[in-house]
Amino acid sequence: MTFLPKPKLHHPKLPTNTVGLTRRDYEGAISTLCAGCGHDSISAAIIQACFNLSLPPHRIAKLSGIGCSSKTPTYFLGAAHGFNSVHGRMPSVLTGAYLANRDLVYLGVSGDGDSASIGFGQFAHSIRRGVNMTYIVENNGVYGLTKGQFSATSDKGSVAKKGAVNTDQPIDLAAIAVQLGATFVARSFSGDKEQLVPLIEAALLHEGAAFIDVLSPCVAFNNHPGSTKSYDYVREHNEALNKLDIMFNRQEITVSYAPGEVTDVVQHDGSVLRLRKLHEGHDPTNRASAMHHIMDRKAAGEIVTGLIYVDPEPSALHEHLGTVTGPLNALGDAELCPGVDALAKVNASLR
Ligand SMILES: Cc1ncc(C[n+]2csc(CCOP(=O)(O)OP(=O)(O)O)c2C)c(N)n1
Ligand code: SF4
Ligand SMILES: [Mg+2]
Repeated sequence: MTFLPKPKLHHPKLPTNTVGLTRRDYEGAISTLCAGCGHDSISAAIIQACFNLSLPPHRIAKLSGIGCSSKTPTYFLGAAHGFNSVHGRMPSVLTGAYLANRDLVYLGVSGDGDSASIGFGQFAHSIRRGVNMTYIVENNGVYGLTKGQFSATSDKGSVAKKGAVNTDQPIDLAAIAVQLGATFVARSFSGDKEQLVPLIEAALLHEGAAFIDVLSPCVAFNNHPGSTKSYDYVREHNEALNKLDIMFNRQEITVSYAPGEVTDVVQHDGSVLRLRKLHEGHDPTNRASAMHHIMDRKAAGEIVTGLIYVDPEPSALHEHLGTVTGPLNALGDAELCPGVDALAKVNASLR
């Protein structure tokens, strides 16, 4: 893989966050993606969100599969832990890492090919198990890296660059994530940083399986008039459900709300998601109505974006399994080898 490090010099007066880092400290290598690729905008949004949250980069683990989208972790959070896995296998590698060390912030980055075809089962099981992660699919409706074949999220009737028409039904990953029990589901557009950055921040703060489907045009193979994942198409059909602001530990950081109905969702860590509703009647805490809303707006030709569903009381896999609270590599001899009496108890419980 091509690797171009960025020059380290930066303006001495760049603003710093509460851990004393600048936005530059959250960057990675120089991107080798096509100029204008939506994936680069998502990388910029991830950098901004992690800077805004003052997350120490070494507390983050970024994992991906294979594809242009899965290459992007090289281009952000250069100081974080990283694992570029096999095509479609990011979720199981992430699950294993999370089970071994629950103290890191897990960020999974994938593509629509990576998650909706070869990795569909992996995607489904990581979500339904409640792995505490932020799972982002950079959805361009094609296999960008292998030169533009239709993916499973391509809409029926959409036309490829060379004129082939897709005859298969698309998979809506956000709708499936709602159905599978994800406790945070959102959709956004790579070209809408104002919407995307707070969604990523909220997902990173969420203590459960958080999924974000980000429409991300592939300028090389899927940005022409017959595509439903092009910049023009998504801009014309985007229906934002709500606008999101986040207050950390009840300290308001943004206070500019236009008039409209406002809903506050308090998360486990005390942060408050403040939603200004744009769509009357959408309750993001009601799973059934969230599902209905996606389907209803889809039938009307709209792509629903914003926070689709959130469970304010999420739970994650470690709580479900009742595992030890710390990372496995921090366990001492006494915990790892509790003695013959403990072994006898386990054996007795299995007889
Ligand atoms: C096991 C395996 N099968 C197939 C491939 C070939 N392959 C590489 S990337 C890719 C699809 C990538 O599409 P997507 O996940 O949508 O990422 P994008 O490039 O569009 O961002 C495929 C089929 C592979 N690398 N490994
Ligand atoms: S081929 Fe498409 S997805 Fe890949 S880098 Fe180029 S524009 Fe992005
Ligand atoms: Mg793709």
